[in-house]
This record gives sequence, C-alpha cells and structure tokens, in this order.
Amino acid sequence: MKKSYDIIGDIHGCAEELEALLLRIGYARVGGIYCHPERQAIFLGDFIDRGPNQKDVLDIVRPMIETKEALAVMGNHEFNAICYATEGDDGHIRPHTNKNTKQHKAFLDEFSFGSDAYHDAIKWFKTLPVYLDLEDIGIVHACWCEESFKDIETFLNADKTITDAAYLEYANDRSHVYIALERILKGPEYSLPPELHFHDKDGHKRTNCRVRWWKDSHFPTSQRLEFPESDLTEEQKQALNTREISDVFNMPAKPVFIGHYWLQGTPKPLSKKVVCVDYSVAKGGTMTAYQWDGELEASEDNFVSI
Ligand SMILES: [Mn+2]
Repeated sequence: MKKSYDIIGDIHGCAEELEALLLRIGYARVGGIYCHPERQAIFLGDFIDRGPNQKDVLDIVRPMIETKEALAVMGNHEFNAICYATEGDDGHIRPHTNKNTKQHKAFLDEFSFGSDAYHDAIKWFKTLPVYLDLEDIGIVHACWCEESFKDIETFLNADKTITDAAYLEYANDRSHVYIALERILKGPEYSLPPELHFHDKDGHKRTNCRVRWWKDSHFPTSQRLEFPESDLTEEQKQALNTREISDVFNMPAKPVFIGHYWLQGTPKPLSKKVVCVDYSVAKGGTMTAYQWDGELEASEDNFVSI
C-alpha cells in the first residue's frame, strides 16, 4: 500500500495549472491517466466553478480517482452543485437565484443544465466522501470536526458519501445535518456584533465571518476570526477580544489537510497539525500541493507551488 501522499488544494477549473503541478511532482500520463509509481494523490475538493476549464479538470481527476491513483473528498462547490440539481419538497434544495446561478456560471456554461453530461457530473460528485479518516492523516475540505462527523453518522454511507435522505434533511436549515455539513464543508462562522458588519467584494452585506478553527482559545478572539482585506482598527480588535467564541474546537491529534480558505503568499502550515493547501489558483494565486511522507508535524518545506 502506498504511504506517501501528494495532497492537492482547490482546483476550480484550472486544468492547465493542475497538469503542470502533477508533472512537476513526478506524475506521468499513462494510458491517459496521471499516475506516480510510489505516491498517491489526494484532492481536497472544489474541482469546479470560477476557472476556465471545468470539463478538462473532471477529465483529469475522475480517471485518477476511479483507478485509485488518487483519493478525494467533496468540496462545498460540488455539494452546492448537487443541491442546485436536486429537487426537495420546496423546489431545488439550492434555489436558482441570480446569486447562486452566477456563482455556478462557469460550470453551467460547460455542462448545460439538464444535459446528459450534466447529470453524469452530478452523479459523480455524489460519489465523493465528506471526509477521509486515513490511518495517519485526516482529509476534509474546510473543517475537521469529529463532533460534526458524529452528528451526521447515520446520514452517511459506510464510505462517508452523503445519503439521498441527508440532502433532503439539509433543506431544513435548522436540522443537525444542515449544521454539520455547513461546518464540515464551508467552515464554522461567527456572528458579528452589528458595529462590525461589513460588505464583501460582491457588495453583499455580511453579518458573520469565518472562524480560524485551527487556532485554539489561547489566541485572542480577533486573531481567531477572518475579516476581508480591510483590517480592524485597534479599538475594534480590543472590543472583539472581550467577546468569546462559544463554539469549542478540539485540535486534531494527527495531521489534517484542508482547502477552502483562499490563502495567499508563501505556503506554510496553519499549525503543527493543520495544513491548508488552497492558495487561490483561480484568483491569480498558485496551484499548491503538500507532499506528505509520514511526518507527524507539518513542515513548510513540503509545499510545491506552480
Ligand atoms: Mn471551498
């Protein structure tokens, strides 16, 4: 069994960068499928949306996963795509609003809604597990949360794929399934006090922000939250530091690899046990991999970027 992994971050339709990265880290195309004699690739999800080559990406990763040259988990973009395609009791589980359709546009342009190719892609997305609890490492798109894994246990199949019943349950935003899947696939959020509401890059008013769940409660609250580029003033930071984050996050015992967070700059681990491999390739950043060879603590020397 292969014990060395190349863990590859969010791809978002950037097929050229993905191929360049695979070649750089020693994969070769044999019979149309990228493979490595000694290593296995692991994809962190978010294959689709945003970038220029949606179909090309699926044509690269699907055969790798089907032949076990690679493992993969589901990203929130594949999950959203399934919900956009699936009817619940009250219309599509992800409503076809302008905002949701716009976020999904690059994919819908290449896979026209309702076509055979579209249904085939959606069916394949459903085969992606929510997380992978491997012997020595954990793999999940946004947040490693064992409590949430337990909360949705009965709504997952043995291979950690999502049951049809879970998608219907998710349509109720007060269900345990909704809360757990949001946390696992999109990451935990924090409700901001009214004076700290902000507008995101699309002009949408945001009343909450992402939590850096890998920073435990020894860090001040302002460092555990993620704000857009505009930094907080010293006063705002101090006001925030008097507030607590009520959610408790247990730090993983083994190395955990995530994507999702659109990081920038030179890759480095988020902590000794948590590594994010998403360096914003679809926003002018890099396609990045972490080469794991059995170490118990993550090292910044193990990143490769294109
Ligand atoms: Mn994501």
